[in-house]
Amino acid sequence: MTDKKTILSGSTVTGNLTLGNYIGAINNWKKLQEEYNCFYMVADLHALTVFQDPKELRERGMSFFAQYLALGLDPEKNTIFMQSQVSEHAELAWVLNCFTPMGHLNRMTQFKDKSSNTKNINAGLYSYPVLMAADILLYKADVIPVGEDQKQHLELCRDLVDMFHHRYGETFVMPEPYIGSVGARIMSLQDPTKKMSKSDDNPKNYVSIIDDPKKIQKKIKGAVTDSGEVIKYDEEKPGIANLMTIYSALSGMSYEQIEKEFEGKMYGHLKVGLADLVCDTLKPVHEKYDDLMKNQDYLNDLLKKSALKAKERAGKTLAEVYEKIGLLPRGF
Ligand code: ATP
Ligand code: LTN
Repeated sequence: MTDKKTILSGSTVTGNLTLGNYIGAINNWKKLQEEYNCFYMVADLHALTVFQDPKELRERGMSFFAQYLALGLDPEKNTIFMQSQVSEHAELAWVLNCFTPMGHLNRMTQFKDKSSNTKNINAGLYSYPVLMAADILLYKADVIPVGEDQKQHLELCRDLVDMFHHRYGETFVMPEPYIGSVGARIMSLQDPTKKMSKSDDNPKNYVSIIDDPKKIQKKIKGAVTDSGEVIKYDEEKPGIANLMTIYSALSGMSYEQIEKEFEGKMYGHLKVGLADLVCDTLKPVHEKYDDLMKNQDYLNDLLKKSALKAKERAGKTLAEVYEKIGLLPRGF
């Protein structure tokens, strides 16, 4: 047992991981993996809240796992696993569902957004944040790195901890959100007033991590920009502000430094510079990803080992919960 604090986070297996996921989430996960004991999962159970083709879901889950590794998450230092292979997630989620007031779920803006865009409004979509709470609480995670859009779900998780403790006494650890400073919200390339989202129907709205360089160049050069010419960070100009945020996150340069770099130049120059930067950043990632995907046995072995590691920790918490709420001992 280490005395490092624990981190848990994950991304849902819908669509393909995007630059938004990388900058807003995975890049932070990577930075945190030296300092914390990290559990990073591929959230395939969460993906079931929307219709999924079975074959595609399985392939995507594996592809996400390989992308996590290719983007620099280290399976030796941390536990990188598939959510559905650790059955404790579904078990604790049921218990927590029975503690969650519907009023709390009714407030969730993501449910409101997602349910207004689909005919498939199922109970899983509604109680999605409860499964998220189970993910977090099973590992007694202290810190949860997420993008801004997930803050409300974390608040719900914190409320559940209070409610549970009030009734049964101290059991879980109160999780704190960790929102990275740059790129907490990368916006769509065609509509910079909305979030870049990997399940967007229009692929022009996002750059996905495994897009080939040609596609990346085309998408970034075709990004919607605002009226004007001067390259200056201004929230009133969301198109340019978004491109500058991506540039800043990938280069480590401040907005002022970027403004200097592109002084006297046009929007088109920024787009060309950004497209090259994104391609250069992703080149080694693509190479590693291709190698990993050729070696499915290696990926499957790694998944098995990780699931066992995750189960060890999750199982202990769940046994404690069963004890407290009055169920018979879990498993034999
Ligand atoms: P979907 O569109 O399918 O809901 P998503 O692109 O929002 O997916 P998630 O799986 O919900 O991706 O999120 C994984 C992580 O990436 C979360 O921490 C989330 O906050 C972060 N994230 C997602 N999109 C962005 C974005 N555009 N900018 C910054 N962070 C993001
Ligand atoms: N719902 C999250 C993904 C996710 C997650 C979690 C993030 C599932 N379980 C637990 C942090 C902690 C999302 O980003 N869409």
